[in-house]
Amino acid sequence: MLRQITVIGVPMDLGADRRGVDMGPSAIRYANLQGKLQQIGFEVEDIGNLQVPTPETYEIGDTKLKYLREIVRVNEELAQTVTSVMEKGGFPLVLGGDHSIAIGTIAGVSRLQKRTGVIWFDAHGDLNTAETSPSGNIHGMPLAASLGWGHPDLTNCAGDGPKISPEHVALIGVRSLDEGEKRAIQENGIHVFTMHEIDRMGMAKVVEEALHIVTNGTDGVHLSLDLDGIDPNEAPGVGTPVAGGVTYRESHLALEIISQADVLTSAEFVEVNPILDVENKTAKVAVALIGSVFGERVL
Ligand code: Z70
Ligand code: MN
Ligand code: MN
Ligand code: MN
Repeated sequence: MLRQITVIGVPMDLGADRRGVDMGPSAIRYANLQGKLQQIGFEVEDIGNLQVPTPETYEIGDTKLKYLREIVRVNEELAQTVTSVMEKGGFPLVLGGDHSIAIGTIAGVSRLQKRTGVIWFDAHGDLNTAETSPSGNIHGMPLAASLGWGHPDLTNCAGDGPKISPEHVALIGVRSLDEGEKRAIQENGIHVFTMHEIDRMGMAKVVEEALHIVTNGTDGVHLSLDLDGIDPNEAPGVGTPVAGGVTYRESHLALEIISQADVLTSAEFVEVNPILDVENKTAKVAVALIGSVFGERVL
């Protein structure tokens, strides 16, 4: 893996109803992100936060696609930033912010890497479009948008059309899907490892299969990790907690196996909400997981 990591904060909270997720990047940094990465042996450059408009200063717009225009604008800038980090030989580590920022991260990665595999770690599918979304919140749409499904302003954000293909995507930790998302998964044969598969097969086997899917015919892999994939007992600081999630231990094992495969070219950690958290616990989990992704081992 590249030895130079560039941290990009995106204090985005226009894609979700619960305010507070804009403080995520700050909470993750406060949990000693930089110290952890340096201790593992990486050179770390933190370029700070992108500017994200405050919701109160903008109209919500179409309630089926709340803050569409502002979200697209931030994601265009994020994509440009991610592309330039990779062009300089760095590994982009993006801190959210709500999950709508995956649209920009993936667009930025896919400009340099034509076939990108994606590991989507999440309690949710994030496969909604304006038509299927129950909330109109764009953080429930980024995987769909990256696959080329949904409103053209989202699917053409930072580059026209699909950025990734359904066969190169694996979701892990899923336990809450809307009806339209279930249909999209079935119709397109998307690989989803729900909590049922994790319990049955064990996390090690799930991750090995997921790695096979995302590396088969791709040039690199992006990890998009929503902290709500972890069980809310261990990561309570998220806007949409769903019971019965991945444990601290399972999540570490998963990321250690991914790290050993040495296939990642970018990563993002999203949905940490310090307002809903308990003593920054969720940001600490995020930093511990980031340690595992970048090769931290007990022995
Ligand atoms: C629901 C929706 C979602 C994250 C919640 C929830 C989506 N499927 N994503 N929290 N990270 O509104 O689309
Ligand atoms: Mn998500
Ligand atoms: Mn989620
Ligand atoms: Mn760790």
